[in-house]
Amino acid sequence: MTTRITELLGIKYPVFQGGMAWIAESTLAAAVSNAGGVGLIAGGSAPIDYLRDQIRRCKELTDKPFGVNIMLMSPNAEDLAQLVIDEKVPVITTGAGNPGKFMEGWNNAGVKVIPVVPSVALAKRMERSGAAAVIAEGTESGGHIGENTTMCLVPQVVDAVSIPVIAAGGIADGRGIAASFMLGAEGVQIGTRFLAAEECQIHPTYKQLVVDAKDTDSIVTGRYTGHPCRNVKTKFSKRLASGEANGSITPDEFEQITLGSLRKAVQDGNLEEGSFLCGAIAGMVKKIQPAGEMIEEMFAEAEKLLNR
Ligand code: TUI
Repeated sequence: MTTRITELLGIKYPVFQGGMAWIAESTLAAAVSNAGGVGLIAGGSAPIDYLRDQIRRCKELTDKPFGVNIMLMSPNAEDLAQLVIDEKVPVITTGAGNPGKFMEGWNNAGVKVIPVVPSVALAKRMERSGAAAVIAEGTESGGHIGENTTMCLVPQVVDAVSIPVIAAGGIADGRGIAASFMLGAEGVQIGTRFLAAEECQIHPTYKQLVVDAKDTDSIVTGRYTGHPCRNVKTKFSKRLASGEANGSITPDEFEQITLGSLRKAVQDGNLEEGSFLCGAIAGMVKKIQPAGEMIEEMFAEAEKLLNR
C-alpha cells in the first residue's frame, strides 16, 4: 500500500501509532515501527531525562523510523522540542495546540513535522509553516479532542491542503482504514486498538477495561474546562460528568480532581481516581495481541476491501 506517507518516511504501512501521553513508550513504539508503521513515544509532560532515555531505548529496539509526540500544553514543551532535535528524531507529531513557534527550528533541523489538527484552518496554517503532512483527528479519538468528526473533518482537510493527510479518530480495523482512504487520507493514526497490544505497558486493569468496553462505554468529560477528554466510562468519569452537568464540581475543582489522574490509570489501574483515556471505537477492540499482528490483520483487510 504505497502512498505519499509511505514514500515520505520509507515505511511499509501508512499507519501511525497515537502519541498517547503516559502510555506510548519505547517498547510499543519500537513494536509498531518494526512492524512497518511509525511508532511514537509520547513526550506528554515527561521530564526531559525520561524522554531522552526512551528515545535511546527505541533506537536500540528498532532501526526503522519512529517519532515523538510533543504535547503542546506540557510545561516542558520547549525543552522537549529541543531534545528531539538534539537526539535526531526523524518524525515529530504534535497535539493539544498550535506548534507554530517550533516549526522553523524543527524544519531547519530536517525533522518531518506532522501536527494533529482539529480544523481546516489549522491544517492550512500548518501547511504554510512547512508541515510534511497533517493528522486530521476527529472527536471519536481518545484523550483531548476537538469537535468535528473524522468523517466530516478528513475530506475537508484533504480538499484544503496539498500535503498528505492522515486520518485519526475511530479507526481500529481494515474497514476504518479503507474508509479513511476513500475520504482521501493517505495514512491513518490508531491509538485505542494499540492499548490492547501485548507490547503496550499499561496496567492490566486498563487493558481489560478497553477489551471489555462496548459501543456506549466512552464518555467525554471536561468540556467546561476547555479541555474535553474522552475516557472509558467508569464510576470516576461518570461522577465527573454528572458534577460537570449539575454544577456540583466547578471547573477549578475538576482540574484539581483530574490532576495526575492519567498516571493513576496507566501505572496503578486505579479505578477510583484514574482517567482511562480511550476512543469511541474501544467497543470494537476485543483481543490482546502483538502490535505487528494487529497491523498485518488490519492492512490485509483494508487491501481486500479497497481492491473489491
Ligand atoms: O493531544 C491529543 N490528545 C491528548 S493530549 C492529552 S494530555 C492532556 N493533559 C491535559 C490537558 C489536555 C491534554 C491527552 N490526550 N490529541 C491531539 C489533539 N490536538 N486533539 C486536539 C488537538 C488540538 C486542539 C487545538 C490541536 C490544535 C489545537 O489548536 C488550537 C489553536 O491554538 O489553534
